Amino acid sequence: MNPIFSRLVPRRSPALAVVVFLAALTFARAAEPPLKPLFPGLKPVCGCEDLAKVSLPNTTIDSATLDSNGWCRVNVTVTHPPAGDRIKIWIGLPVTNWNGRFQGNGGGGFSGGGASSIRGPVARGFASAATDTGHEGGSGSFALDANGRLNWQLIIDNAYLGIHDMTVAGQALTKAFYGKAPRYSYFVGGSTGGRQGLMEAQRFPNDYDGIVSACPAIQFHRFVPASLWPQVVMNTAQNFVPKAKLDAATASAIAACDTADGVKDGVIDDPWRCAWDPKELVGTKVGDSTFTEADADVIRKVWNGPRAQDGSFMWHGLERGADMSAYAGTGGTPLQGRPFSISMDYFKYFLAQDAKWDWTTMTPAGFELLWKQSVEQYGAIFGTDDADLTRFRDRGGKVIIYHGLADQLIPAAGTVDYYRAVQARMGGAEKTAQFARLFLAPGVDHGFRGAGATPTGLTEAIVNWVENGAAPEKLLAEKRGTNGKVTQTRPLFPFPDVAKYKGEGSTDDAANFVSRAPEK
Ligand SMILES: [Ca+2]
Repeated sequence: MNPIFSRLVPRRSPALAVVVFLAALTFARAAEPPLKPLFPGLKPVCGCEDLAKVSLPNTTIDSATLDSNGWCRVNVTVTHPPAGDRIKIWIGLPVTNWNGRFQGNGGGGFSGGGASSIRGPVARGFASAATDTGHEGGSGSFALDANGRLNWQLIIDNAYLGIHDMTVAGQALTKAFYGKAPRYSYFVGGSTGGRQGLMEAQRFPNDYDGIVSACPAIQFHRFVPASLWPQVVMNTAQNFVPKAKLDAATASAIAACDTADGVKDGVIDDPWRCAWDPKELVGTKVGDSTFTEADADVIRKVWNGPRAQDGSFMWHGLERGADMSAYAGTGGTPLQGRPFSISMDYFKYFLAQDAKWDWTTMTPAGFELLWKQSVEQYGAIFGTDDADLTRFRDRGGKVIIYHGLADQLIPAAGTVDYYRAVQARMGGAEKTAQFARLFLAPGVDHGFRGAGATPTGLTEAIVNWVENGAAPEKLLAEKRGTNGKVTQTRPLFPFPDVAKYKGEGSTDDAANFVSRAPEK
């Protein structure tokens, strides 16, 4: 397993480890044909070891050596005096066949990123970099210093500064090695990496020409605390709902809403139009237990998302069709809540500032208070919801955002909110589509797995848009069987348009679907 993602393994949820790992795998699997070299025949102007002598502000070159692949590997540490922070950066430079481009890579959860993520891009000819954003591993404990106080430097390093530092160092060393700056720079990431990409567009618009942002962890200060809501609901009701009942409700919702899009394929294309209510399961047997009205109430609240004491909206819940067992995890005998580890870390270290904080003492009112603290204290730092992308657009930046509609960790509704805010701020849908497009993928989860088809060709799409001015009119999504063979293709169209079955031909062939505006 990829070492960085293995550090993200939540303490008590093996299923989630698989999900996070699959996310890494999907990005690695996005192996696409090599890109046309922009400076054919160009050779490095110095030896790899010579890069150890490059001088950059507040930056130490820890090592510069050729690795077993013949790639020049440079390890760098950046700090921000007078703080004593240490941002580790891993840079890979192909000695031959550099394609003339730079690729920055994102992380996952609280992990800023990992050295292994540069392998794929370097193999495809990119100069590439990744960073730990100032702390090791996937725990949120870095937010507190040894005295239990908030470590603001490490928090902002993780929230936005580390990726910028990585980009500055990576591009500078690329230029030192080849004697030419990268002609184009791209950022690719999912989840936290998706958030990091959008943060670059918002705060450091000169860093990248093209950004691919998958299932972005934007609205971090809202959706992360919101992900503990199902546990608060179950704890308050003292009704911990077993996974079998959650899965029964998901299966029933899918069965009820599947065909609304015209194709019976186990996928709800538009979960926001699915209003199936779990009361319909009350009284039925699930395993050796009976589904109760109290169970229906919990599931309804998981789908609705957190509401304040006065009933007002706080945040989106999970979409119908998304696996509920990460947010509403349970275990033990008798059944107890098993909260999502990233959410728990955030409450402990960022909000309660107490590593021993006991979530089971929290009432819905207490949840609302901590939620409001989160919005107040971290919105400007972690929110990544600034809709003003003027500077990024004006220098020619392009961004592709995509999100699975059965995402069980980050509800896609938050990404839709952000994209709509960008449309409103940037002059409407048409003007926004000239530089920023959103693609929603029905039936796939946070790792882009599930009953639906997985978007492909993202690197090709962003490069084509940035370098050839060809905006992506659609993405091709693929589903593969266990033998790796493609069993289904579907088109994905830019939001808000959806893929509609023509009514004839195989529903497994993208050619039989057309772009349609969504039904009102
Ligand atoms: Ca369907």
